[in-house]
This record gives sequence, C-alpha cells and structure tokens, in this order.
Amino acid sequence: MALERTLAILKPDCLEKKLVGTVVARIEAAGFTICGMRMVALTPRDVAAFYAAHRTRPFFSSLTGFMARGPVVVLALEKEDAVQDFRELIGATDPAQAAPGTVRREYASSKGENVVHGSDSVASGKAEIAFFFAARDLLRT
Ligand code: 3AN
Repeated sequence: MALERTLAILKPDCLEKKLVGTVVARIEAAGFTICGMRMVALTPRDVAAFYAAHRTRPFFSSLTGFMARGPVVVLALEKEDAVQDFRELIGATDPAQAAPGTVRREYASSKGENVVHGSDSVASGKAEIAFFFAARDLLRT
C-alpha cells in the first residue's frame, strides 16, 4: 500500500443534478482526504488539453462539448491506494457495466455523461492535479 493522490472531476451533469454534496459525502465516507477543491468553468480548449489522449476518439467532440457545458468541481484526493480505490468507488465508464453501489451505477445516465472522472494511474493523477491546482492550493504533506 502506498499513499497516493488522484484527481476527481465532478462533471457538469453532477452539478446539474445537484449531486455535488452527495458525491463529496461518498468520497469522504470512503476515507479520502480532500487536499484541494474548487469549481471551474472549462472552455472547450481546456477540455481538449485535459483529454489530449482521447483526441482521435470518435466521441471527442461530444466529450469537449459536454465538459464545457457548465462548471465542474475538481478535487485532489489523498489516500492509501487512492487511484485504484477511487476507480472502484466510481465504477466502470459505462454506468450499465458499473458494479451495484458505485457512484456511476447509481447516478450516471450514459458513458459520456457519467458524473465523475478519476485518474487512471499515479502518474496521470500527478499530471492532472498539476493541471488544475497550484502548490499553494493544496494541502501540504
Ligand atoms: P474513464 O473516465 O472511466 O477513465 P476513459 O478515460 O476511457 O474513461 O474516457 C474518458 C471520458 O470519455 C469518459 N469519462 C467519458 O466521459 C468519455 N467516454 C469514454 N468512452 C465513451 C464513449 N464510448 N462514448 C462517449 N463518451 C465516452
């Protein structure tokens, strides 16, 4: 076990559905420490930079449109095995495939509008947290 940090994004559908408090409560109940948290209105250009790895995927333009549709809440989270444990908490990309009890299974409506993002590795987590937070915005360790 290693103490890790991961980035969570509460996506525009999460805010539209008034689920921010519910999802943050789930995150805290699962033992994550919130090291940084803020609301941000992403432009399509911001989304394209954040999801650069998906640039050639067929859903890329719907992804950028969706993520720029309204504000998001970004959180830097810390815990032992944070990356894996957060992905277990949120469930699979497709809510229909997500395990019962996971955030996406309970609240997401589709593969695209799936309420929450979680980093897929420790290295991505580091880069994604740096994308959104300056050092002074984060809990010091
Ligand atoms: P995850 O967020 O579960 O790691 P990724 O990294 O494969 O999933 O995809 C990034 C984001 O792209 C997803 N959260 C979702 O919003 C969107 N996405 C992925 N696959 C699809 C798809 N087949 N159709 C529409 N949007 C998708």
